Amino acid sequence: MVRIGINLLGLNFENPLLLASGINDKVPEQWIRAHEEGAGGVVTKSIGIEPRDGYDNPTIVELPCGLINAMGLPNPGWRGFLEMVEGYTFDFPLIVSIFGGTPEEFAFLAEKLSDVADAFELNLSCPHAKGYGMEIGQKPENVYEVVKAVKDATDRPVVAKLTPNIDDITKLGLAAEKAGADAVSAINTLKAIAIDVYAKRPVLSNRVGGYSGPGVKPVALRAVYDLAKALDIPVIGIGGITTWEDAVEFLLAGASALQIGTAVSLRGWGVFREISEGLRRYLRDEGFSSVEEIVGLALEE
Ligand code: RRO
Repeated sequence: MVRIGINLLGLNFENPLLLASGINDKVPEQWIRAHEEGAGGVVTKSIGIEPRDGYDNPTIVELPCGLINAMGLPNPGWRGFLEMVEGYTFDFPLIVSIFGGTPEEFAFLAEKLSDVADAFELNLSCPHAKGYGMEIGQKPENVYEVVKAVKDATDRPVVAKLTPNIDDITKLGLAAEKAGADAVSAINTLKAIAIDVYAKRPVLSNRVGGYSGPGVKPVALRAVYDLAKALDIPVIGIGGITTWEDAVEFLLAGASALQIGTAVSLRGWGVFREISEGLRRYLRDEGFSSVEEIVGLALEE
């Protein structure tokens, strides 16, 4: 018998595959759909203090090996978020992603949303938002201050989502761990650009955006590997996971759970079931009885 359910952050997930914060998770219907299609949990689109419309179109450009997006943090603000989830109950863990410009803003959001969040993911890593994301999260001392402020503001578990746009991501992970984070997640998107050769200007209205999908997978895998080696807290792997083999690679590299975003856009909601079934078969065929047994096996020297 193979068990693919996991316990992480004190929460039970039916399997280690979560819908990533990104471009398919703005409303409860999408979270419920993800779970119906086989996701073990959901991370929401990042929520801030004030509502934001996001950037003008085009906000996404498709490339041969992934997407570049600059959505621009569209969200209904914390009040709108509370209105949006009113009346819903979710039979899967709901991790609410939050973003702010200061530790105080992050802490404020965590306090306001604690009743509806099973855990928080802190967006310290959006690659193209003025005053937010990686503009804050590239500095270990800022990561420390934000995590600490949120830990003081809520009893909910806290996950710090880290940027790969830095020389050594473990510096950020160690700062998050020192501040009391319950886990880190990596990676957010790689800062990137695409140019329209006929318009002779960048394709996206924001010009620069974040690259995700199969093209970033090896970079993400290396980040997870480095973090898992350096940290004692769990690492949640994100970045181009599209097949069950990708999922197994991330688990072997030390990820305790996985997030999937771009694959939903490129391949459809069926990726969750495809990957969890492949993972179950792999564990059975290789003689394992749980996901936990393979986490970090590739770290051994
Ligand atoms: O909304 C976005 O444009 C966005 C965010 Br918040 C993020 O964290 N990462 C990304 O690639 N896009």
